[in-house]
Amino acid sequence: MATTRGKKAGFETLAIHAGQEPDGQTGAVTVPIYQTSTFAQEAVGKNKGYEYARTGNPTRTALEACLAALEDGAWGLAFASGMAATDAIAHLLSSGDHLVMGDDVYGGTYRLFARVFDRMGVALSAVDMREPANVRRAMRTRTRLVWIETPTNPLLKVVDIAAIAEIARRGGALSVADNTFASPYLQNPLVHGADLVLHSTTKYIGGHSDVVGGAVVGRDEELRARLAFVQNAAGGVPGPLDAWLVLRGAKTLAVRMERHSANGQAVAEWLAEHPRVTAVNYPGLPTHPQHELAKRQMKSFGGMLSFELRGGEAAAKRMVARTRIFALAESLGGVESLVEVPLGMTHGSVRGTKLAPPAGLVRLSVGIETVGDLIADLAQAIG
Ligand code: P1T
Repeated sequence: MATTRGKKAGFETLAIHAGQEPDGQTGAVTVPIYQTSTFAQEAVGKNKGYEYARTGNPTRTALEACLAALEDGAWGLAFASGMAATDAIAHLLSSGDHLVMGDDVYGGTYRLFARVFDRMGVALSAVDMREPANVRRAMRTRTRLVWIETPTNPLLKVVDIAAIAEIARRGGALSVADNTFASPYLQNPLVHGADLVLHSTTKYIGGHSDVVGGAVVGRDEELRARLAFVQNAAGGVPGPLDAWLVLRGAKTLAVRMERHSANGQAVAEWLAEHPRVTAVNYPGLPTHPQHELAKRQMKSFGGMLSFELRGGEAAAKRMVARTRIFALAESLGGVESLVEVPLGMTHGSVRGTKLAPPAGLVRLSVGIETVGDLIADLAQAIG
């Protein structure tokens, strides 16, 4: 169901139907949860496409096909978490290779590259990717991977995917874009030239804070084969129920992202006017340094933002303990609003490095509740 009358179907249609034909045997409209670890074979080497559920499971296959369609890719691979997906990509590297990543990324991404793959002989450079020339300068003969995150977590920097993918390509490196903050509804990095797109499907795609998952989508068949080999060899795969929950979430991604973006914009504009707020990072504000680039690269600006308060870290910690609707919690992208202080929570692993965000930075994942209630909650918490 990738096309309607020869035309590529729209995003909303693909989200509901790609990879999800009614079940051939029963007519079930939703893809069944194939809760099985293995598949009976007719004879050695003769089977219906499935052997053992680490290698493949029909519920996972449906999710992978759906995610590939949403990112305008040729294939998708689903993983047990965003970090398992990142780990699989990093396993394409060998000792002696070098990777370049942005200087503002999810703390766990930095931790994996700097504390795990670094020990295995993969060198790392972190640069401010808002200036593509910084990436060009960081490239070495053995640079094999350029890791883009945009918008970045937690400072919402916006990076020019096309410019950096081109620098990577000329340098013989793969470009990967972590599209978790935008979701495939707002931005499609493969269209801008990235080789691979990565998601923590725990976030907007799952959308309901009830599942942990990850995915990689691409177009090149050889890359698919290399990653599928790692996926099967290392085994960081989602179970069928988790794959099903992500697939169910994906069906409503478009309508949720519209509301996340509308609420995010309203909250950002309100914060920008607040006398106790000293900085607001949201790509939808005309004052954001890469607002024009964000407008070109993204459909709208999503529900993630960060800000600083007069009074710094102490004021931030006081505020996040006082919200009533915004839950003080790690993660993002669910229907419910969340608040956190990155340096003390999701980004603890960058403390003391040049990647550390301001200690008083507050990050919001703006949910799809009534926006007036969200603003009233922030107003009483900021005081
Ligand atoms: O948590 P997991 O599904 O393993 O995904 C890791 C990950 C990858 N990329 C980005 C941009 C992310 O934000 C994350 C996870 N982030 C959080 C848990 C957080 O609160 O920022």
